[in-house]
Amino acid sequence: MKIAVEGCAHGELDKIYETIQYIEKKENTKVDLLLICGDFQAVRYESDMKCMAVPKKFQKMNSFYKYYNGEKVTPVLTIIIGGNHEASNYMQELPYGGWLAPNIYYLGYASIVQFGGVRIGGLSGIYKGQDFYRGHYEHPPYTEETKRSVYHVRNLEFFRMKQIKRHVDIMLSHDWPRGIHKYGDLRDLLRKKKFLENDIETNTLGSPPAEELLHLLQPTYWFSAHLHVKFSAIVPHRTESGEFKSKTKFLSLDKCLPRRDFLQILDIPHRKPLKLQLDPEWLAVLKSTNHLLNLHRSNCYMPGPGTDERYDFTATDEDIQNIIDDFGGDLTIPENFVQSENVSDIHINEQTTLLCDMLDLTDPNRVLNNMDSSFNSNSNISMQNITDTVHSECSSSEEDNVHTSYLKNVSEKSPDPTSPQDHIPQAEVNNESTIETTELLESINSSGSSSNTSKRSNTSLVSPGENKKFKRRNLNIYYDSKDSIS
Ligand SMILES: [Mn+2]
Repeated sequence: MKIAVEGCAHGELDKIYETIQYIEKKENTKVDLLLICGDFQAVRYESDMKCMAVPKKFQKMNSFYKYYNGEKVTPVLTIIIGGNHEASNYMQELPYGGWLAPNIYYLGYASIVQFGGVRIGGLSGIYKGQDFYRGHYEHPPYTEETKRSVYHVRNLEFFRMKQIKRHVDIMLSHDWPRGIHKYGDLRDLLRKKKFLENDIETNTLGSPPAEELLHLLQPTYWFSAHLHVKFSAIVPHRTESGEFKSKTKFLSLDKCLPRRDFLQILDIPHRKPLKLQLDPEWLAVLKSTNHLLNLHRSNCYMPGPGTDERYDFTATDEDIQNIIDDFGGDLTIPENFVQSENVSDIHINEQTTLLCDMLDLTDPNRVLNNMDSSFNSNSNISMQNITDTVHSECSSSEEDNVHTSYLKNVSEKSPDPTSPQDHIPQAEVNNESTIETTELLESINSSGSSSNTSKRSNTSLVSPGENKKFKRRNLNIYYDSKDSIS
């Protein structure tokens, strides 16, 4: 399948989709999935701009709202993470991920999903040491302080991601994994961004948790954004005896501006029909670590060796099978996006409610929404009691109903499982090994001549209604033929 990768979006969805359609026409190809590495700016209403930490001159509606209210149709399935310029009030409705608009899926604070069986994980926000150990205490309406701290990465999501033991194909983070500059053309980077010199010298450029995850998870690809510059790198992974084992191909892209490297197309073999699904290993970890959720400003440390508390939440095959069984054998994400009214307070999103009911998770929004003086405990344990109470009050009393409704949703919306598109040619499935690349730029070359192109299964992800004529004159300013978009 063809995956388009975008750096920071900054609300420019129209331009990004037009560019993808331009490339599709020029290369006579079809993009199956778009990944956006943060600064998405899901602004639905003018009031959302107040929740976004951006200077006044950048507070614009841009184009997301058109896809939100149905004025426009997303031409390609889009998966995003959050960055440091977000309508955080809206993102917070979906802490465990969900649809921001039809066909636009947000990964939440952190999560893993599968598309065509390819495992795609993400860590939203940016790293700031002073907030790393805090709980997710922020909520709308924000103060000037919480408007900024709300998007800082927390140790809970880092801890959860560290429990993942099965291979992840693609990881997304908004800021770069710390130290990644050592694995690419540093001289070229400094020529473009001289001001990074000091941070590079002191090894303070990038996110330490993302760095640790890169070396631990060893995904095939890692995509980032944030620094508004194109930079690629290859990180080798070795066995304990020092033998070469595998590598991670890193790519960071620019923001969406004329003549900038903001988009790349990759060809990645898929293993299953092109459907978006939840990842059972991630769900198992999410479920088993729900008690570690902290919604206080105070620091909270994750369990580790030396105490009686459980600290290894590795999912066993049985745990994973139990999750699959709980979902009736089908983890396809239902198309359950619902537009909501313009609210300034905490809003309970039904997508989060459904997922929480399925997995027995706490919806932080329900807790924060009902918070009064009796909930002012600093201890994790009493917080858990509160959340349990809130949870059982709000969730359906009959678990079976919840399960049925999820499955009903899935079976109504997902494509017919026996349709021809499900039968991926075996050659394509086995193509994974052919993605052997020594140069990242080689591997991200979307010349359109790949053998996969003709065999790509054609799912209904593209809306048939979207036949907008692309404007070549406008598009040309976003597309430089010298660049390696093609
Ligand atoms: Mn950013």
